This record gives sequence, C-alpha cells and structure tokens, in this order.
Amino acid sequence: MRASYLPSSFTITWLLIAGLAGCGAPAASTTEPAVTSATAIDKEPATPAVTTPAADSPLLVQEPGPTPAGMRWIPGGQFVMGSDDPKFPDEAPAHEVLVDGFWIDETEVTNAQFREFVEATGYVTVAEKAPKREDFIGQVDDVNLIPEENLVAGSICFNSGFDPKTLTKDHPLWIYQVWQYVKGASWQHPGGPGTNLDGKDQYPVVHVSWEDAMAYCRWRGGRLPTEAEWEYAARGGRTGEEYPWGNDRNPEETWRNNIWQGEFPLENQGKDGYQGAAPVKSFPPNDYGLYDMSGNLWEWCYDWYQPDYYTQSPSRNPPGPVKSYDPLEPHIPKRVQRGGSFMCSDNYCIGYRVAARMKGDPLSGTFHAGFRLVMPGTSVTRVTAASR
Ligand SMILES: [Ca+2]
Ligand SMILES: [Ca+2]
Repeated sequence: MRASYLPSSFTITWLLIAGLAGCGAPAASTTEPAVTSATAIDKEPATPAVTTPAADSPLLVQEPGPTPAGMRWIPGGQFVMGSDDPKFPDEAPAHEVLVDGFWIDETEVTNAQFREFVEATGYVTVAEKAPKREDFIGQVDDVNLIPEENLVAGSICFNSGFDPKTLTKDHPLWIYQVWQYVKGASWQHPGGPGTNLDGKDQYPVVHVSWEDAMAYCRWRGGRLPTEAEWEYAARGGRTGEEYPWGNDRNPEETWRNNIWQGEFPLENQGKDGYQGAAPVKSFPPNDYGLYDMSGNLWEWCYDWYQPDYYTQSPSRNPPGPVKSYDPLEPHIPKRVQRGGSFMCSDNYCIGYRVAARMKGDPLSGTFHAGFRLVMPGTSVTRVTAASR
C-alpha cells in the first residue's frame, strides 16, 4: 500500500468487537465518509488555547523566563512543514509556517514523571477503566456486536502470536491483525497482568490515551504540542531533511533512533539495541537538545487529524482542524501522533520521518505511544506557577 500511503491508526474499537486474541482486518466502511464530530469532541474538557497572535505582531523568539526543569526553549521562527513526496499525500503540500517560541520536554514523559502526577492527583487512566458500550455509539454500525466479556479495562499490545500465514497486507487496515486488546494492560502493567515498572522509571510511559496525556499536561501547566510545534522542534533548525539529524537514516552504520530492523511484523532484529521501548536519552538528541523525536514512542499531538489540513491551515501557530476526519475510519475521531515508534520499519510505516503523520483514537492508549509536554512562551505566568 506504499504507493497510496495513508497510515493506519490505533483504536480499540475494532479489537473489542473481534475479541481479545487478535483479529482479522475489519471490512472497510461502506458508509459515505463524513467529517467526524463525535461524542468525544462534545465532552472534551476545556484545553489551554493555542494562541493566534495578530498577523503583524512580532514573533516570540527570546526566552521569556527561566527554563523549566527538563525542558528546552525553542525560539520562534519560520520553517517548511510537511513534504511533497507523492508516497505520503497527507504531508502535502510542503508549506511555510510561523511558530511562536515555546518550551518542550527534552524527552518523552517517563514512568517516574507520570507516577508523580498520579500520586498527586489520584488520576485514573482510560485503560484502567472498563469501556462502556455507549462509548462506541456512532463508531460502529451496532454496538451490540461488542461481546460483553470484552468490555473490561485494558489496552492495545502487539499480538506476537499472530499467524503469519494469514496476514493479508493488501487491506489498508491489515495492521489490526497484529494488535490485540489485552485485559489489564495499563501504564503500570505495560504487558498486561504480571508485568510492572520495576527498573523502568526512565522508560517512557505507555498506554496513555490523548485525554490522559492532556490531563497530565494541564497538571504541569501546559498542553500537548501542536503538530506544527512538534515538527518545528523535531527538525531542530534543519531544513528539508528526512530525519532530525539529516537524510541518512543510520549514518556510519550507527542507529540514531529506536525503530524496527527487519521485515515488520515478522522479524524484529533489534540492531539498534532495543526490541521494545528504550529508556529516554538512549539515543543522541537533535540540534535543539530533544531526544527521541524520531522513534521510540509515537507522541500525541494537540491537533485533530485531517489528511488535507495543510491545504488550508493558517500560516502562524496552526492549531489543527476543528474536527477530525480519517478516510480509513471516518466515524472514529482521531488525534495526530508523530515521530514513529520502535514498531516502525522501512517496509511498513516509516513514521520516524520528521514529516510523517499518524493518528489515533483519543480514547485509546497503546503499548508504543506516549507524549511530551509544551509550555507556550506566551503563558509565562502559568510556567512560573508550575515550576517546582
Ligand atoms: Ca529497536
Ligand atoms: Ca518519540
């Protein structure tokens, strides 16, 4: 499917219908696609605004206060976002964007950081709560197709027991054949019951939904990066390059990111030293001092996903579209994810390219997606209050 590449995505919806032991790819929707404005949007909690200054106001470049611990100041500037590579139509067109300065976490949020949040607030993640049948109204033709026994707390993991003989990669959603919904999987039990975080304080937190990530960000006084902020930061001041460090994926035979070597999903060679997630700061940072902007975990962004957003996005601080639309699953709202993960390989998603876009159901966490936080430079007072 590379020729007409649109990334698949991550949602628990189809996995719940198909059962807990993996599934076949769902049939493509035959319903006329509609721009999705689903229930999840209506009940979205208030989020910190993405500021859109007057077009003629000066760009925020100078750091307006002390650098918060564990973050980097990204001075405002202009960059070329997206690509014109015909293999990746949702990255087109490459276009100039202005971004005001912001602070961003050096690393993906770690288990230790997320634990601090949970201990301070008592927060319970989406994966730790049993999904309700009504959560899926509008996403599937008949919510009664979801077996009652599947409506239990859990999250999406790799299904290493998939049958390679039955993989049918000619379907755009074939990837659902190698995911599975695991009862009891959560950020504290990333592989399901019996697994824990012993020795994993510096690993990035996983199985966090978009809503969980935003709750954490609000607690720290920030928000998720917009897709523009994320890509601007990931490029590290470089122009038109494929990866945060240049155009050579593994210069001098060294791996600069944690991805998948070998044919996905059959052979995970681990040549970069990791078959799963790596502790943060295991690979070199980019020129802005940011780690794992390519690979390790997918990272949630603030924006709703629409494949053609770049054809109409504003040129300064684009906040993302007001509604979601994923043509592959038009009735499931999707938020953007960026950067690729340890599951990304040359023969599948190539999501570790700096312009690559992915999307996920905001209520679905997975074993290979996390996030990092942004504090807009225009909200210095909040930053001061959150510094500790
Ligand atoms: Ca790896
Ligand atoms: Ca990452």
